Amino acid sequence: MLTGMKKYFLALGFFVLVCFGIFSSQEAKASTPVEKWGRLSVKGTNIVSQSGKKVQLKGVSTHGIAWFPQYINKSCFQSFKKMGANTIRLALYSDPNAGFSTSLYSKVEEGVDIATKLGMYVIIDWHILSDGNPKTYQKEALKFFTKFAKKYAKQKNVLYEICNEPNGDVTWERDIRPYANKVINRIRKYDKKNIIVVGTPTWSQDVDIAAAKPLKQKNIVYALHFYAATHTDAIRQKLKAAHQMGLPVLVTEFSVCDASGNGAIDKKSGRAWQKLLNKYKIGYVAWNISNKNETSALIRANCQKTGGFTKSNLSKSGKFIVSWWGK
Ligand code: IDC
Repeated sequence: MLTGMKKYFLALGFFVLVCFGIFSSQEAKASTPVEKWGRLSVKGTNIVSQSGKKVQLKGVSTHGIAWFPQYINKSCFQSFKKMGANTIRLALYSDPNAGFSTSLYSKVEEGVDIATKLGMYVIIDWHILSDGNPKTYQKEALKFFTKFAKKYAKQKNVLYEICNEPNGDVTWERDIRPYANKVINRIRKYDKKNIIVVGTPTWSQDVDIAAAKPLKQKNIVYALHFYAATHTDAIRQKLKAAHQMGLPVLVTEFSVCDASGNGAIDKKSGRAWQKLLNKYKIGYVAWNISNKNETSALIRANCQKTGGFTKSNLSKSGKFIVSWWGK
């Protein structure tokens, strides 16, 4: 005969098992990345799902949306999703000489809407580049992130990347950190939770410098960008150092060619990066969705389609990178 106590524990055990079963079958059945992982947050060196599991974001970045807006469409994003991508990055260059205009805000919104309908994560990227210091267009950045943080605070699938690649006469301490504090505080006025990605010095390579004095806010990750033919062991060492110091890192942009976005593919360095990122469970987003005649373009130069891509439409770098996603 079971005592009352034993019955109670048996019933409790059964209940826990059933809950666990329902929960894990929901994860297994989930048809989209966002259904599966929910709202992301940062825990230690990792991005984690709503239930605390480590999540590796994998996806593709648009080219500058001023130049290649035609690829912001459902059929395009869906074809990358079918190949295994869970994330889209929308790159809006912040320098007017590189196409910035507030008239492109609607393109950003279109991109976020499509990614949301597909259950993908989406990174809104304030793409500083020729304007090397994020302070150059700080006022505009604050307006930009005010608008989108208000709009997307309730969505689970949005990440904000506040300065693509600081470069030139820019330091972490004097320029990037104060800029980041201002923009993060502004975003957090409206959006308390979604992850914010902060660029690091030297075209987002010096994650070790950021690791020495990270920001104090929650749910922040730091950008590391690499172009495998140019950025090899020395930059991988920086990642190792930053990781050991406990810095959460996300590769929001990379390719396997050289830093110009062109030139030969370095598969050996590419594989070394892939191995290291997988070891740390760090996500990686590939530059760029276009058919521009440059190595980093993921679509073949002779492919005129703007969606419905299959692997045969991908460029050499596209095929190599998509094979990392394991589908
Ligand atoms: C490159 C594009 C190229 C464009 C150039 C200038 O591939 O077509 O002409 O920008 O706008 C980065 C930047 C990214 C660069 C890329 C390759 O974030 O905007 O794109 N790159 O140079 N950092 C390192 C490399």
